Amino acid sequence: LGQTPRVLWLTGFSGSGKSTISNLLEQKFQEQGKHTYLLDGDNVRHGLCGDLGFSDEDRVENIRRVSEVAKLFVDSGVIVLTAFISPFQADRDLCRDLLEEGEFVEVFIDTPLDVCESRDPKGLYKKARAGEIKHFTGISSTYEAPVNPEIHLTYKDEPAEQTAERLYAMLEEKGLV
Ligand code: GGZ
Repeated sequence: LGQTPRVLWLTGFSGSGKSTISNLLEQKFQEQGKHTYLLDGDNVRHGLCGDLGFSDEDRVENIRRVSEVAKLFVDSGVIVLTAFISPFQADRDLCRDLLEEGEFVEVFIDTPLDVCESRDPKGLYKKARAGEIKHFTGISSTYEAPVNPEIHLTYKDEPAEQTAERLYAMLEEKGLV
């Protein structure tokens, strides 16, 4: 396909911008004729992982299945973008270990919890604070920030398009696009 297949693994809180940024990034790849696939809750949590909820155990299984699927896509030559909270370092490492050296790119979308909570596009943080949603990441469930991510995207108060451009530039600088 004339491209290096890999997994760009976005991790961060709910509302951190993972989905928006990965969609914009995918558009950029597609403009260049690259073959990509975006895995996120929208296309995974209804079908493949429709039996899973948000207990620690279920999140571990969610990420395990996503990792195996990501590997299959990489085997087929595709650039995979994933946009899951993926709160546990061990599970992200598991995906890394499934792949060859250099094929796994951990991208920490480091939007602070208070920013994510103030965005609250679906009102989930409000519900979590009220105790109506249990095990909510950052409120009543753990998020383990990446220890040594390939890309650390710090928060700036800017339009998502600019954030996506910043990410693209960082990937370029590291020879990952
Ligand atoms: C976190 C939850 C929860 C709980 C529902 N905790 O902002 P969203 O809505 O669209 O993204 C969140 C999504 C997280 O699913 P993931 O598959 O990415 O999670 S994980 O990687 O931890 O398996 C949020 C919604 O699902 N959501 N309940 N309790 N997010």
